[in-house]
Amino acid sequence: MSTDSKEPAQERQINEQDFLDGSEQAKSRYGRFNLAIIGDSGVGKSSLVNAVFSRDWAKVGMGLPVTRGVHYYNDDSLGIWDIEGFEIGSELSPSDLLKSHLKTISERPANEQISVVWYCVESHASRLTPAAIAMIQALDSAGLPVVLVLTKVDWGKNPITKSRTVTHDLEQFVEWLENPNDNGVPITVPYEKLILTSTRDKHGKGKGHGLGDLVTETLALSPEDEKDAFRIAQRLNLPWKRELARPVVHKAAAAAALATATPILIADAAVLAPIQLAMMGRIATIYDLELKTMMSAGALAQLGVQFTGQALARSFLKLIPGAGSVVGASVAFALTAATGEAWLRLCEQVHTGKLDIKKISESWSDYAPSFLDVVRKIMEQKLTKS
Ligand SMILES: Nc1nc2c(ncn2[C@@H]2O[C@H](COP(=O)(O)OP(=O)(O)OP(=O)(O)O)[C@@H](O)[C@H]2O)c(=O)[nH]1
Ligand SMILES: [Mg+2]
Repeated sequence: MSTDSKEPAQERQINEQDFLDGSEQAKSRYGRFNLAIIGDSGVGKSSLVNAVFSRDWAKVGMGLPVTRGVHYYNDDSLGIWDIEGFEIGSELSPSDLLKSHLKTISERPANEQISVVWYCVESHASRLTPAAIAMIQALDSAGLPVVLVLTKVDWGKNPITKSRTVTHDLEQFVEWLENPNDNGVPITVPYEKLILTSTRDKHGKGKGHGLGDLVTETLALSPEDEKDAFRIAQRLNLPWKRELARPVVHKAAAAAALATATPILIADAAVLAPIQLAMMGRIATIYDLELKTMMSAGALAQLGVQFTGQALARSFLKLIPGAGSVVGASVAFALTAATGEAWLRLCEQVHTGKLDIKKISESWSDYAPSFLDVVRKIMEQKLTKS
């Protein structure tokens, strides 16, 4: 049998299941980040969640009312406890009501437990109400780190320095929050961080401010083993995702090198496909792309064929001087690393809404690694080795 007649049979070995398995493994490894967001009705809780996590919960139709005033929204990487700070007609004080909510939540499964709390107060208030202080104390007693978020800040601009400014009233409120007191007598408000935010300008338009600080501080306060889940769940900070994806690429490239420690024929380069597909699945999870629901199975498999080793090996290796008709460890490493980088770029484009996943099959070739990318990876390896 000639090599040519063998190739179509090889291509059928590409199995999108490897991709899906990689994606599922990454999901269970990174887990879910759970945030509780507490504040009076209308303070801007939902707007904050939309701005930081850009989830279309309404469309998904989720938001299970766990108990009155408490909703739980979740997908794989994110859980949001949306808790109303005040209930009209309740017999319990707001802090007792909150304590009972926290107890209800503590009895839920491990993957729903709160990591960080955003306690939201409108920035136009002049001080915290006693009820709000009691609630923050209750959260602290429950061992939960609280970010005190002032919402709907009307930013101004200093005409000379161009730095952002806030109103005099808000400056005074912040001063009070930094040294809370009751007519000069200090009181304890055990929040960890104070962040000033807006999700739009005062005309209800434009971009928000302070959200970058909000995600940075939330990450800092997250328990160590939940930080990666937060990096995945949030959608504001792209470099965090890249930092998570790079080691995945490197690990897959190393595995591909191991698989070709004894060089293989180009026609057999499909053995690299499972490694590369699993890598692609993991990266898709880091970018929170649910490709299974975004693409048909056929399109996914097609993408695998186009992106992974076999097609690349066939088209490139003939061009690499001295590579011959076999794939050795350094070429397998380079092919996989270049594939990973290309896929990462593509995922970024989809994640940021610049590329429509449905058009991927038309535009994949704009992203697939080029011959030069592969050669560059080979050169990089040689440089690091020497
Ligand atoms: N000016 C301004 N308006 C905002 C901002 N954030 C939210 N809003 C507006 O405030 C209103 C309430 O916002 P939501 O995000 O729905 O508030 P919420 O706390 O989720 O409200 P409930 O779910 O009813 O408790 C909406 O009309 C928003 O458009 C902001 O940063 N600036
Ligand atoms: Mg809301």
